[in-house]
Amino acid sequence: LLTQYGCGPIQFTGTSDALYERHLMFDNVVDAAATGARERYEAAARSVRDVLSQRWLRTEQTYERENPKRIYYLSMEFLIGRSLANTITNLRLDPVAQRLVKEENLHPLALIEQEPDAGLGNGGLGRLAACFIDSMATMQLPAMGYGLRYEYGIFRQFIEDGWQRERPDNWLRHPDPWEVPRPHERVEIKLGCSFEVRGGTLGVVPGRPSSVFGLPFDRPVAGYGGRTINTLRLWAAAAPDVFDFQAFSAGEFVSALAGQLSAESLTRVLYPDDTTSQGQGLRFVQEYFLVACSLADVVRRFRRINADWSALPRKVAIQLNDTHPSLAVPELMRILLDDAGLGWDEAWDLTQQTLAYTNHTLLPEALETWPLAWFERLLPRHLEIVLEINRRFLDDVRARFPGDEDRVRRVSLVDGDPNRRIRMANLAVVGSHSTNGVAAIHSCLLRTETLRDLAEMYPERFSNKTNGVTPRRWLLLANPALAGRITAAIGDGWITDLAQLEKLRPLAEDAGFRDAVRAAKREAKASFAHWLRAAEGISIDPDSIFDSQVKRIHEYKRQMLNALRVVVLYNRLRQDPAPEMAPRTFLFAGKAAPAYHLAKVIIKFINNLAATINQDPVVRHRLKVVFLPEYCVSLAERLIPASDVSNQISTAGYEASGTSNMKFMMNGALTIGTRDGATIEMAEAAGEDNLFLFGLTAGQVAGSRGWYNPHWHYDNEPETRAALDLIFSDHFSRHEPGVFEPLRDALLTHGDHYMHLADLRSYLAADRDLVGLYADADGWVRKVIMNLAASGRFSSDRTIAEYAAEIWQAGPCPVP
Ligand code: DL6
Repeated sequence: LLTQYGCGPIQFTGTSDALYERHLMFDNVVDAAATGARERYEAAARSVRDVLSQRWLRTEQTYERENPKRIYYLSMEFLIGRSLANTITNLRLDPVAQRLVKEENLHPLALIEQEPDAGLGNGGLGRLAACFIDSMATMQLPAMGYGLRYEYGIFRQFIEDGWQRERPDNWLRHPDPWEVPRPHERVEIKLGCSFEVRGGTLGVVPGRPSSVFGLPFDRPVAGYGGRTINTLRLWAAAAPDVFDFQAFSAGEFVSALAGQLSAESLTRVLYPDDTTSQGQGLRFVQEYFLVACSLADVVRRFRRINADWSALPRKVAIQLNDTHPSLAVPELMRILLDDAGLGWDEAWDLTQQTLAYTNHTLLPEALETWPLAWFERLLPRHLEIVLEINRRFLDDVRARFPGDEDRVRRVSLVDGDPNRRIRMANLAVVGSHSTNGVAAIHSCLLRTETLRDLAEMYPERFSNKTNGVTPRRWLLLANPALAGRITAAIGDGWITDLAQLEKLRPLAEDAGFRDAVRAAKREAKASFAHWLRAAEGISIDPDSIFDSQVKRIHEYKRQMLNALRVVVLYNRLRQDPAPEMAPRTFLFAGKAAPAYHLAKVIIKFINNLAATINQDPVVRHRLKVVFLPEYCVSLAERLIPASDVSNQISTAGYEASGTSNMKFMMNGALTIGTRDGATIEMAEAAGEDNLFLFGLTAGQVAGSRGWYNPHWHYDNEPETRAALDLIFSDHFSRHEPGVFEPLRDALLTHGDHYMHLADLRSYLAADRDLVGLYADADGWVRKVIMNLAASGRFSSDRTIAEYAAEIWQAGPCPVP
């Protein structure tokens, strides 16, 4: 990668302390001594932005001049987290920052904590988008991210009586120093509907055409080494500058402003559910808004330097992050047909060659379909185009498979009658040249199960691009203790070429390096324990095994299986309090979609489990359970480096890839997990012996659907039965009898769809092996090093290199 992409540091000149002092005083018009932490953070962030501004401008000028093929990543979510420390790291400004901190007597942590997480995403899909834009900038690819500037990101979670409660995430309350509004580049979007705020919520009013402005807000994306500064452009909705003077002069001042208020509500909030696509009209309009603004912008930029429309796929690659932006298919067709005046065949060819689609889930409830009636009322021209695409496509299907009307029905872009819906995944596959899954098993299931008919039509379009994460944020920045030791051992080439971690493999036999890795983990654990005490008032023992599961709360991710494991371990200790064992701390974190009741019951259960176990004198100091509220990127950055064990325990065949599994692996945690998602490839890379794999395979899960019966496990496995009996005897809910009945329903009465009980016994066996190994300090750290050495494959740089070569056919455009 290093040679191909030619990354290396550049020198920034300028006096950062002078910049800082100017910002501190002039931005706030206040004496520097009277400023607080927030002002100091803003001044620091603005100074860093100043340092990269010229380079940012020059990046765009280079792209305009060189006219390379440009990559546009369209995503409804970018889970960015904080930007200050990351940008300093990527610009390699650490020495300057350290000097400034000393000279200005700043408290770096206090400063960093002033920045709210930009939580513009739900989980894996949004965080992947953020890793990808980091990699693209580092690899000097001419790329740009497009998303929405939600005023409220993912809700903030707090816990009350063990239950999840939500608070709005008002992350833009203070001015954001990273964003640059570009009002002169706004675009006007015409809609077949308008909006109304009714009873505090925004409703769509069909059949009343209106227009909305998309205002771009740009954020810099600094590649490592600071050579390329790409842009993440987030759109905010704004009402046109027309004012209803009639209503105003009739004294209806407030209602004259209401239209404006409602248009602006379009980008007010991120939908907080990543696994269901319920009928949400506003979400549909949000998706169209992202697509329409972004494509207008892409086309405007393309037309500035390319006279010929036929050059579009040679100059533009648009990646659709899931189906959320798949209205890009009819929107690009509309532009090419109606604005450019091309004929259908040419427009269709250009559209397909320009667009590519990534699928992120096999869960049927997450596959988007939108009512055809909404298209009819809100986007009638797009419906016309979709129906014509479908007519031509079904003609092809009939020609290829004569008489197979069942197949025609299955692949049609339109589902059902009379309540017809548009299948967005089918639209994305048919309207693009590439469909990829995000891990080998996922891509295989996509091809052979979920989208089988389409894969049979277009086998050449389907491929796999296993996910990755950026080692800059997730190792270099998050884990300075380990990063420093790695650099001391093999140099710093790994930062932009993670495959170099392979050089660590022989060092598993080097006692000095093993000690160094152990010491790094101890430091990370101590610092996490210290933070947890200060931030949450919770004490944990840094000499215990930190055993973590952090991710959205969902039945298929099986936090409940983990909790059952803890109940079994608890029962064992209650029966025999004597055994010698390493103390263990079980750390859980994650948010439940606000309307997902069972996921909220699971959070409640974990909290009650913690309350009971942590107070029980029999197990105190040996088992501890902690549910950390408000899981977010910043919390992950603290917790993952400190973890010894990573739980990746989804029902096999359900987790498309997972990306926290990769972050844990490159931070020296060992994985206990099922053969699912990218965990399978992690085991291939590190060797199965270096992970603790257990449970049914995806094939076995599918094969046992017809006869699986959780009651068998309850009847025949004493530890399983004792754990469930304890839960349903209200041992963990003395003051709330019956509160966990929904768990009985899910795990027993309704058949345990996610097969918790089928995997519990083998999970416990793997757990026994894991604890056994922990007692052998050298044996443990050897495996840690083997995992670290094999984690290079899970850099998002590798993933992006594959997208660039195999989907986008795009290369770097270095900025001189
Ligand atoms: O590809 C990123 C990430 C995967 O790692 C997870 O396995 C998968 O669950 C997640 N998918 C979503 C679902 N969104 N939709 N649609 O977030 O994507």
